[in-house]
Amino acid sequence: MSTGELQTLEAQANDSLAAIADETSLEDWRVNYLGRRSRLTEILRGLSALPLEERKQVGAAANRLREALETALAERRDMLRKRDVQTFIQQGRIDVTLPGRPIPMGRLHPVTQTQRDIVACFEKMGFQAVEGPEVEWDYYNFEALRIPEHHPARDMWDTMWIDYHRDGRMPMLLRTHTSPNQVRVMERQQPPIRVVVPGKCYRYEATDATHEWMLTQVEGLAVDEGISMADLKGTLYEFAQQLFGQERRVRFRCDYFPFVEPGADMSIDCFVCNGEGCSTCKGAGWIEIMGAGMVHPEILANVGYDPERYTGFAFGMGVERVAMLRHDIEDIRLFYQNDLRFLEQF
Ligand code: 2NM
Repeated sequence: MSTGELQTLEAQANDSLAAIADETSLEDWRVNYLGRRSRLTEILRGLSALPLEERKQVGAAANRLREALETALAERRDMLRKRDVQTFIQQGRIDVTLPGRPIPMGRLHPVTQTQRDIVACFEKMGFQAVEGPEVEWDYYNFEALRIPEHHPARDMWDTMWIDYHRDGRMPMLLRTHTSPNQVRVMERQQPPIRVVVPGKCYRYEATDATHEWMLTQVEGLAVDEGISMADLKGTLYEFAQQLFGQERRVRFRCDYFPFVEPGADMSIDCFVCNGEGCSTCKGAGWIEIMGAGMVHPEILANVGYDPERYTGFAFGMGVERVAMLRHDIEDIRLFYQNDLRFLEQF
């Protein structure tokens, strides 16, 4: 065995490769020169039987040759494929004007779609969308909103607490509503304020068909001189018509939220039965959409506004609930199971 034989082998291999013009012969060439039964493989296998000096020399040369042949093979294959494509195009066998295969497209999650529709509706009325932290201080989520520790109103929001306290005192939590971000907005800027605040909220609850431990809210806030309940009703009526149809009617009733006085909830007449009573409205003819009210003066004072000068209205709604109504979905858990058979319908 000598390096001379390897040189002959290389010359032979290169000569025959240069003459190859199709993929089948190329595969034969590969088997012949690089395959398990090729002379080169035989030489590599026999290395261990050679004396040390010769083994080093021949081994290095044989390995170099194998790499060279593999590279030459790859280049030849590449060249042949390019040539084939050229010929196919020239002969009209590849129709380059054929439309491509469709790429599966993603889409927005149904909750995101509805969230954007809600936000867009208020943006048209001059509100600005603002996002804020999902991990919050107890202060912003509760204290600043008139929900002190030990107050029974805290029972309205079962909370996921975070094991971190600033100065051993200020507890952290996952926000139970997006209202803390409205407080942050008011701390940052002076009236007039017109904001909508969309985002994820978290509640320590057992899940069922209408409850999830994570939910999406859109809340809104308007603070200015001379804002009244009439502004609240007009704005929310316009929203109801835009989202559920021009023919919708609205109904306001008293409700309690610690951050507003007076507080109300807004219902629309059922868009399925037009108020006759059906399964969607549970026979009531009305569907509750959101809570709202006039911002409590103590909250305005908490953020440093003069409650004698400024008044405001606020509202909040659950986006999943609105999406369920629009698409006639009966179980909120479907939104977060990531089942494409469900998601692809929207
Ligand atoms: C609701 C219902 C009523 C609300 C109040 C405030 C703030 F920060 F201005 F005080 N934000 N959101 C509010 C009022 C939210 O959700 C059902």
